[in-house]
Amino acid sequence: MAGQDIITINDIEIFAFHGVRPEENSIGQKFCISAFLYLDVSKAAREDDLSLSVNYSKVVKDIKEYTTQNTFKLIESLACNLADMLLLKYDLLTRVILEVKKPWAPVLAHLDTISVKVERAWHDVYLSIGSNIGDREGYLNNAVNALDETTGIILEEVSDFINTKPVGDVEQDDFLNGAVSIRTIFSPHELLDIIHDIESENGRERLIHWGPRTLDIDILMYDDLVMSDKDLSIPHPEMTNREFVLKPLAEIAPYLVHPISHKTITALLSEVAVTQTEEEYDYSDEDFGFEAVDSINAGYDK
Ligand code: PH2
Ligand code: MG
Ligand code: MG
Repeated sequence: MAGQDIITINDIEIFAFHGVRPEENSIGQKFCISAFLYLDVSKAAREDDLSLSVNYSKVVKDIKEYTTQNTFKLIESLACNLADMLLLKYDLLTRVILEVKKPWAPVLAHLDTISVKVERAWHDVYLSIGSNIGDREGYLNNAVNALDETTGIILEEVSDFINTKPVGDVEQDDFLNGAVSIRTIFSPHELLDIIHDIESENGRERLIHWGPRTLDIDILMYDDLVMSDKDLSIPHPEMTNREFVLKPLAEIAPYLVHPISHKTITALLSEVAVTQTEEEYDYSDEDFGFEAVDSINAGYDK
Protein backbone atom coordinates (compact mmCIF):
# COMPACT_ATOMS: atom_id res chain seq x y z
CA MET A 1 0.00 0.00 0.00
CA ALA A 2 1.29 3.45 -0.93
CA GLY A 3 2.83 5.41 1.90
CA GLN A 4 3.27 2.43 4.18
CA ASP A 5 7.01 2.05 3.83
CA ILE A 6 8.87 3.06 6.97
CA ILE A 7 12.23 4.67 7.60
CA THR A 8 13.22 4.02 11.22
CA ILE A 9 15.69 6.03 13.26
CA ASN A 10 16.39 4.44 16.64
CA ASP A 11 17.47 6.11 19.87
CA ILE A 12 19.18 9.34 18.85
CA GLU A 13 20.93 10.46 22.05
CA ILE A 14 20.36 14.12 22.83
CA PHE A 15 21.26 16.06 25.97
CA ALA A 16 18.43 18.54 26.69
CA PHE A 17 16.43 20.30 29.39
CA HIS A 18 12.81 19.09 29.24
CA GLY A 19 11.03 18.28 32.48
CA VAL A 20 8.51 19.40 35.09
CA ARG A 21 11.12 19.73 37.86
CA PRO A 22 13.32 22.88 37.89
CA GLU A 23 16.50 20.75 38.29
CA GLU A 24 15.68 19.04 35.01
CA ASN A 25 15.48 22.43 33.29
CA SER A 26 18.80 23.63 34.76
CA ILE A 27 20.95 20.47 34.95
CA GLY A 28 19.54 18.67 31.92
CA GLN A 29 19.62 14.97 31.08
CA LYS A 30 19.81 12.44 28.29
CA PHE A 31 16.85 11.83 25.96
CA CYS A 32 16.69 9.01 23.43
CA ILE A 33 14.48 9.76 20.48
CA SER A 34 13.21 7.36 17.84
CA ALA A 35 11.28 8.24 14.71
CA PHE A 36 9.24 6.01 12.41
CA LEU A 37 8.73 7.87 9.15
CA TYR A 38 5.90 6.60 6.93
CA LEU A 39 6.15 7.36 3.23
CA ASP A 40 6.06 5.67 -0.13
CA VAL A 41 9.68 4.91 -1.02
CA SER A 42 8.91 2.90 -4.17
CA LYS A 43 9.78 5.64 -6.65
CA ALA A 44 12.99 6.65 -4.81
CA ALA A 45 13.95 2.97 -4.67
CA ARG A 46 13.28 2.31 -8.35
CA GLU A 47 15.23 5.39 -9.46
CA ASP A 48 17.80 5.07 -6.66
CA ASP A 49 17.39 8.81 -6.04
CA LEU A 50 17.57 10.41 -2.58
CA SER A 51 15.63 13.50 -3.68
CA LEU A 52 12.55 11.27 -4.07
CA SER A 53 12.76 10.08 -0.46
CA VAL A 54 13.35 11.66 2.94
CA ASN A 55 16.99 12.26 3.88
CA TYR A 56 17.35 10.61 7.29
CA SER A 57 20.48 12.57 8.19
CA LYS A 58 18.52 15.81 7.72
CA VAL A 59 15.75 14.42 9.92
CA VAL A 60 18.26 13.55 12.65
CA LYS A 61 19.72 17.08 12.46
CA ASP A 62 16.21 18.61 12.69
CA ILE A 63 15.26 16.43 15.68
CA LYS A 64 18.52 17.36 17.48
CA GLU A 65 18.06 21.07 16.81
CA TYR A 66 14.39 21.12 17.81
CA THR A 67 15.03 19.14 20.99
CA THR A 68 17.88 21.36 22.15
CA GLN A 69 16.42 24.71 21.07
CA ASN A 70 13.04 24.24 22.81
CA THR A 71 12.21 23.31 26.40
CA PHE A 72 8.98 21.54 27.35
CA LYS A 73 7.74 20.38 30.73
CA LEU A 74 6.29 17.18 29.29
CA ILE A 75 7.87 14.57 27.05
CA GLU A 76 4.36 14.32 25.56
CA SER A 77 4.74 17.90 24.31
CA LEU A 78 8.21 17.26 22.95
CA ALA A 79 7.07 14.11 21.11
CA CYS A 80 3.92 15.70 19.57
CA ASN A 81 5.73 18.85 18.53
CA LEU A 82 8.58 16.88 16.97
CA ALA A 83 6.10 14.72 15.02
CA ASP A 84 4.21 17.81 13.81
CA MET A 85 7.44 19.57 12.85
CA LEU A 86 8.50 16.61 10.70
CA LEU A 87 5.06 16.22 9.05
CA LEU A 88 5.00 19.92 8.18
CA LYS A 89 8.58 20.04 6.91
CA TYR A 90 8.81 16.85 4.83
CA ASP A 91 6.05 16.77 2.19
CA LEU A 92 6.50 13.07 1.46
CA LEU A 93 5.64 11.97 5.01
CA THR A 94 2.10 10.71 5.52
CA ARG A 95 2.53 9.60 9.14
CA VAL A 96 5.10 9.86 11.90
CA ILE A 97 5.49 7.81 15.06
CA LEU A 98 7.77 9.55 17.51
CA GLU A 99 9.13 8.04 20.72
CA VAL A 100 10.90 10.03 23.44
CA LYS A 101 12.70 8.05 26.15
CA LYS A 102 14.06 9.45 29.39
CA PRO A 103 16.57 6.93 30.75
CA TRP A 104 17.63 9.14 33.66
CA ALA A 105 14.14 10.26 34.69
CA PRO A 106 14.28 11.49 38.31
CA VAL A 107 12.14 8.71 39.73
CA LEU A 108 12.86 6.84 42.97
CA ALA A 109 13.11 3.42 41.42
CA HIS A 110 15.44 1.34 39.32
CA LEU A 111 14.10 1.36 35.83
CA ASP A 112 15.29 1.12 32.28
CA THR A 113 13.54 4.03 30.61
CA ILE A 114 10.35 6.05 30.83
CA SER A 115 8.98 6.97 27.44
CA VAL A 116 6.07 8.28 25.43
CA LYS A 117 5.20 7.29 21.89
CA VAL A 118 2.86 9.39 19.77
CA GLU A 119 1.46 9.02 16.30
CA ARG A 120 0.58 11.97 14.09
CA ALA A 121 -0.56 11.85 10.46
CA TRP A 122 -2.11 13.80 7.65
CA HIS A 123 -5.87 13.26 7.44
CA ASP A 124 -8.33 13.96 4.61
CA VAL A 125 -11.27 15.94 5.91
CA TYR A 126 -14.44 17.28 4.29
CA LEU A 127 -16.27 20.25 5.78
CA SER A 128 -19.62 21.87 5.12
CA ILE A 129 -19.91 25.65 5.48
CA GLY A 130 -23.07 27.73 5.71
CA SER A 131 -24.26 31.24 6.47
CA ASN A 132 -27.65 32.96 6.53
CA ILE A 133 -26.99 36.30 8.20
CA GLY A 134 -25.42 39.44 6.70
CA ASP A 135 -22.67 39.16 4.11
CA ARG A 136 -23.08 35.43 3.59
CA GLU A 137 -20.44 35.14 0.88
CA GLY A 138 -18.02 37.22 2.98
CA TYR A 139 -18.44 34.87 5.94
CA LEU A 140 -17.91 31.76 3.82
CA ASN A 141 -14.79 33.32 2.27
CA ASN A 142 -13.55 34.22 5.76
CA ALA A 143 -13.94 30.57 6.76
CA VAL A 144 -11.97 29.37 3.74
CA ASN A 145 -9.21 31.94 4.31
CA ALA A 146 -8.97 31.19 8.04
CA LEU A 147 -8.61 27.46 7.33
CA ASP A 148 -6.02 28.20 4.65
CA GLU A 149 -3.98 30.35 7.05
CA THR A 150 -3.95 27.76 9.85
CA THR A 151 -0.62 25.94 10.22
CA GLY A 152 -1.42 22.25 10.17
CA ILE A 153 -4.25 22.63 7.66
CA ILE A 154 -3.78 22.53 3.89
CA LEU A 155 -6.71 23.76 1.86
CA GLU A 156 -7.42 21.40 -1.03
CA GLU A 157 -10.71 22.26 -2.77
CA VAL A 158 -13.60 24.66 -2.36
CA SER A 159 -16.98 24.15 -4.05
CA ASP A 160 -19.15 26.85 -5.55
CA PHE A 161 -21.44 28.45 -2.98
CA ILE A 162 -25.15 27.75 -3.54
CA ASN A 163 -28.29 29.41 -2.22
CA THR A 164 -30.44 26.93 -0.27
CA LYS A 165 -33.81 27.02 1.49
CA PRO A 166 -33.54 26.60 5.28
CA VAL A 167 -34.00 22.99 6.41
CA GLY A 168 -35.52 22.48 9.86
CA ASP A 169 -38.33 23.84 12.00
CA VAL A 170 -36.92 27.34 12.46
CA GLU A 171 -38.28 30.01 10.14
CA GLN A 172 -35.25 31.86 8.83
CA ASP A 173 -33.58 33.35 5.75
CA ASP A 174 -32.06 31.34 2.93
CA PHE A 175 -28.57 29.94 3.43
CA LEU A 176 -25.47 30.14 1.31
CA ASN A 177 -23.81 26.71 1.53
CA GLY A 178 -20.55 25.22 0.32
CA ALA A 179 -18.15 22.33 0.86
CA VAL A 180 -14.41 22.38 1.49
CA SER A 181 -11.79 19.65 1.49
CA ILE A 182 -8.65 19.97 3.58
CA ARG A 183 -5.70 17.91 4.75
CA THR A 184 -4.83 18.31 8.40
CA ILE A 185 -2.54 16.99 11.11
CA PHE A 186 -5.14 17.82 13.77
CA SER A 187 -7.25 15.21 15.57
CA PRO A 188 -11.05 15.50 15.18
CA HIS A 189 -11.39 17.34 18.52
CA GLU A 190 -8.45 19.64 17.85
CA LEU A 191 -10.04 20.48 14.50
CA LEU A 192 -13.42 21.05 16.17
CA ASP A 193 -11.80 23.59 18.54
CA ILE A 194 -10.20 25.39 15.60
CA ILE A 195 -13.55 25.46 13.78
CA HIS A 196 -15.32 26.86 16.84
CA ASP A 197 -12.69 29.62 17.08
CA ILE A 198 -13.20 30.54 13.41
CA GLU A 199 -17.00 30.58 13.94
CA SER A 200 -16.65 32.86 17.01
CA GLU A 201 -14.26 35.22 15.22
CA ASN A 202 -16.99 35.59 12.61
CA GLY A 203 -19.66 36.64 15.07
CA ARG A 204 -21.27 33.24 15.57
CA GLU A 205 -23.62 33.18 18.55
CA ARG A 206 -25.26 29.98 19.73
CA LEU A 207 -28.75 31.22 20.58
CA ILE A 208 -31.27 28.96 18.84
CA HIS A 209 -30.47 25.34 17.99
CA TRP A 210 -30.48 25.12 14.19
CA GLY A 211 -31.22 28.88 14.13
CA PRO A 212 -29.78 31.65 11.95
CA ARG A 213 -26.01 31.95 11.95
CA THR A 214 -23.27 34.12 10.45
CA LEU A 215 -21.06 31.08 10.00
CA ASP A 216 -21.47 27.36 10.54
CA ILE A 217 -18.62 24.95 9.82
CA ASP A 218 -19.38 21.24 10.22
CA ILE A 219 -17.02 18.29 9.98
CA LEU A 220 -18.64 15.90 7.48
CA MET A 221 -16.00 13.21 7.11
CA TYR A 222 -12.53 12.53 8.55
CA ASP A 223 -10.70 9.82 6.60
CA ASP A 224 -12.85 6.67 7.00
CA LEU A 225 -13.39 7.43 10.67
CA VAL A 226 -16.66 6.49 12.35
CA MET A 227 -16.96 7.89 15.88
CA SER A 228 -19.42 9.57 18.18
CA ASP A 229 -19.22 11.21 21.60
CA LYS A 230 -21.12 13.96 23.36
CA ASP A 231 -19.39 16.73 21.36
CA LEU A 232 -18.85 15.25 17.94
CA SER A 233 -20.19 12.62 15.56
CA ILE A 234 -18.29 11.61 12.42
CA PRO A 235 -19.48 11.23 9.73
CA HIS A 236 -21.96 14.06 10.30
CA PRO A 237 -25.18 12.15 11.13
CA GLU A 238 -27.36 14.39 8.96
CA MET A 239 -25.11 14.65 5.92
CA THR A 240 -26.82 11.87 3.98
CA ASN A 241 -30.24 13.56 4.36
CA ARG A 242 -29.18 17.03 3.28
CA GLU A 243 -29.12 18.19 -0.28
CA PHE A 244 -27.45 21.45 0.84
CA VAL A 245 -24.51 19.35 2.07
CA LEU A 246 -24.35 16.69 -0.65
CA LYS A 247 -24.70 18.98 -3.67
CA PRO A 248 -21.59 21.11 -3.04
CA LEU A 249 -19.73 18.06 -1.71
CA ALA A 250 -20.51 16.10 -4.90
CA GLU A 251 -18.93 18.94 -6.88
CA ILE A 252 -15.53 18.55 -5.17
CA ALA A 253 -15.66 14.83 -4.26
CA PRO A 254 -18.17 12.95 -6.44
CA TYR A 255 -16.61 9.52 -5.86
CA LEU A 256 -15.81 9.91 -2.18
CA VAL A 257 -17.26 6.88 -0.35
CA HIS A 258 -19.31 7.41 2.81
CA PRO A 259 -17.85 5.04 5.44
CA ILE A 260 -21.20 3.78 6.80
CA SER A 261 -23.44 3.54 3.73
CA HIS A 262 -20.45 2.67 1.48
CA LYS A 263 -22.11 4.78 -1.21
CA THR A 264 -20.49 7.55 -3.22
CA ILE A 265 -21.53 11.16 -2.60
CA THR A 266 -23.03 11.20 -6.11
CA ALA A 267 -25.20 8.17 -5.28
CA LEU A 268 -26.27 9.68 -1.95
CA LEU A 269 -27.17 12.94 -3.69
CA SER A 270 -29.29 11.14 -6.27
CA GLU A 271 -31.16 9.34 -3.47
CA VAL A 272 -31.90 12.60 -1.66
CA ALA A 273 -33.35 13.98 -4.90
CA VAL A 274 -35.43 10.82 -5.38
CA THR A 275 -36.84 11.02 -1.83
CA GLN A 276 -37.83 14.62 -2.30
CA THR A 277 -39.49 13.93 -5.64
CA GLU A 278 -41.49 11.08 -4.13
CA GLU A 279 -42.67 13.25 -1.25
CA GLU A 280 -43.74 15.96 -3.65
CA TYR A 281 -45.75 13.35 -5.51
CA ASP A 282 -47.45 12.27 -2.23
CA TYR A 283 -48.43 15.83 -1.38
CA SER A 284 -50.38 16.16 -4.62
CA ASP A 285 -52.30 12.94 -3.96
CA GLU A 286 -56.02 13.66 -3.53
CA ASP A 287 -56.19 11.43 -0.42
CA PHE A 288 -54.07 13.89 1.54
CA GLY A 289 -55.64 16.97 3.13
CA PHE A 290 -53.55 19.97 4.11
CA GLU A 291 -53.26 18.75 7.72
CA ALA A 292 -51.75 15.49 6.58
CA VAL A 293 -49.25 17.38 4.44
CA ASP A 294 -48.34 19.59 7.41
CA SER A 295 -47.69 16.59 9.64
CA ILE A 296 -45.51 14.99 6.97
CA ASN A 297 -43.58 18.23 6.69
CA ALA A 298 -43.15 18.45 10.45
CA GLY A 299 -41.85 14.90 10.57
CA TYR A 300 -39.46 15.49 7.66
CA ASP A 301 -38.05 18.61 9.26
CA LYS A 302 -36.86 16.78 12.39
N1 PH2 B 1 -27.96 24.36 8.63
C1 PH2 B 1 -28.68 23.95 9.65
C2 PH2 B 1 -30.13 23.86 9.62
N2 PH2 B 1 -30.69 24.11 8.34
N3 PH2 B 1 -30.53 24.70 6.09
C3 PH2 B 1 -29.79 25.04 5.03
N4 PH2 B 1 -30.39 25.23 3.86
N5 PH2 B 1 -28.45 25.19 5.13
C4 PH2 B 1 -27.80 24.99 6.30
O1 PH2 B 1 -26.55 25.13 6.35
C5 PH2 B 1 -28.55 24.61 7.43
C6 PH2 B 1 -29.94 24.47 7.29
C7 PH2 B 1 -28.02 23.56 10.91
O2 PH2 B 1 -26.69 23.53 10.81
MG1 MG C 1 -24.71 22.64 10.65
MG1 MG D 1 -22.29 23.29 13.29
